Amino acid sequence: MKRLYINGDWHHGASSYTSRSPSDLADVIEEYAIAGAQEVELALGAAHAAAAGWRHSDVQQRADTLDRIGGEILARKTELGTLLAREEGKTLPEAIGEVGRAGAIFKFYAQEALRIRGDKLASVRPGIDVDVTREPVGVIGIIAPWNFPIAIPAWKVAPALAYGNCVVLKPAELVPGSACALAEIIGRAGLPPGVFNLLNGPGRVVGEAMANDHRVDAISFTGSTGTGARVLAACAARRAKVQLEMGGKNPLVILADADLDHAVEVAIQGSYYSTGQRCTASSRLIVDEQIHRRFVAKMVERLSALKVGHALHVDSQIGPVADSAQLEQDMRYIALAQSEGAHLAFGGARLQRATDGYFLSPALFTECAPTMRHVREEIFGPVASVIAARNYEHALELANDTEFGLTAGICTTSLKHATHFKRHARAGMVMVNVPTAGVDYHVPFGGTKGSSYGAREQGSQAVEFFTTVKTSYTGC
Ligand code: UN1
Repeated sequence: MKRLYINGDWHHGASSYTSRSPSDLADVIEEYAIAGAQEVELALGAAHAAAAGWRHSDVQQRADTLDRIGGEILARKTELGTLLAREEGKTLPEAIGEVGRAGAIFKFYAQEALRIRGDKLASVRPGIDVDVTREPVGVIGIIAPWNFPIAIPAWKVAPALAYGNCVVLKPAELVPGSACALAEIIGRAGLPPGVFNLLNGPGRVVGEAMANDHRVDAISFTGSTGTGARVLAACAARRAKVQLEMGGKNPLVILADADLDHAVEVAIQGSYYSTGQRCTASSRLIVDEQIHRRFVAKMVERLSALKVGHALHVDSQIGPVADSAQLEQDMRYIALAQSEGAHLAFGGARLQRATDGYFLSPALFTECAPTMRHVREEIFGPVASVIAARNYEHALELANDTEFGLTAGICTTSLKHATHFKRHARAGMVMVNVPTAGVDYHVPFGGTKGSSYGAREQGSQAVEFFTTVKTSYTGC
């Protein structure tokens, strides 16, 4: 049984959870301890107590520790990637890539710890100096989703520690394995007890307690729009700092002048890789009507060749859906799309494989209207909807016709349209001739409108969320 990491020690929980692979329900991964109220209390108390000392820790110690954590993650990339692929279902190369990203993030923030800057200004009053410095926020509660079991915890935990905060990490219930492995690595890296704590457990016990407890100074959340709204309300009520990454319904515009084969590749990767379970996935393919017929034909040809299968099989390009609840949601939306009058051009059916898993053939819908519910709501599965556009202006209007604003992509060879799109797409991230999903680890990540709330994650910009600013005046 894998336990909970609290105050530098491994603890039993109130109950346990047995994790199984979505590629093969007969593959039992491990039994994990689940926190109850008592463990939550212990962890919040420990983090709160450790914060007073850790906020003054020297940056060399933080840099060395984060570098060690990153180094071990990278050295064990294949082993950790295999665990990740087993528990979440993304393919082994995708999982190893994600672990590599997590390792690189720790190494990036090891260096960022050495670059915490301030300003020194002359006062407007004579004989006085003004310093503007950055200080740790205190205790950060981290609530992570299941679709990036190690990279998302990494991109929240690493900056939190780099900037001198203590952490209580609540991974998604579905994927405790990668988070436990990360906690073991962090546990060996030499942090003082209480600086990092791991609480596996349900949102209504662990997440809710963190959002409501005065000892948690800030919450960094990635997950569904509905849960995000509840976290925001709880944090607002007690004026805690909060950062939310939620849904997406990301458009990929394909203009008539695009390199069509390249555009099809960008659409396939963005819509279906990682089984479409990314908030950055391209779920709305907005295609110029001049090339619509050719685009759909090429997509169907490419989709028929895609191999859906066990996450650990070498020839699998798309793994299973992560669990039965997500599969039910995907199937519900596939049925809804058909009842709304969309045409199912490919896929959308459960697949049988040698092992009992949640395999679904990637679905492509055409004849979609922008008002249809399956075109407006996030599905979070391997489902994409093609919407025809009359011209570039119409395509841009359709792209922005959404309550979300995470990523927006365009495939075009026109500099004029690419430049215009970068300026006018209402999204936090814009991709020209590259998939809407799959981002760098050293630059800001986040969206506009209903997708995100609060300061940006990742890159040097993460300093905004994980520090507060102090202004000091010194008279002579
Ligand atoms: C990516 O596209 O590489 O939950 C990252 C998500 C996002 C991360 C996507 N927060 O899908």
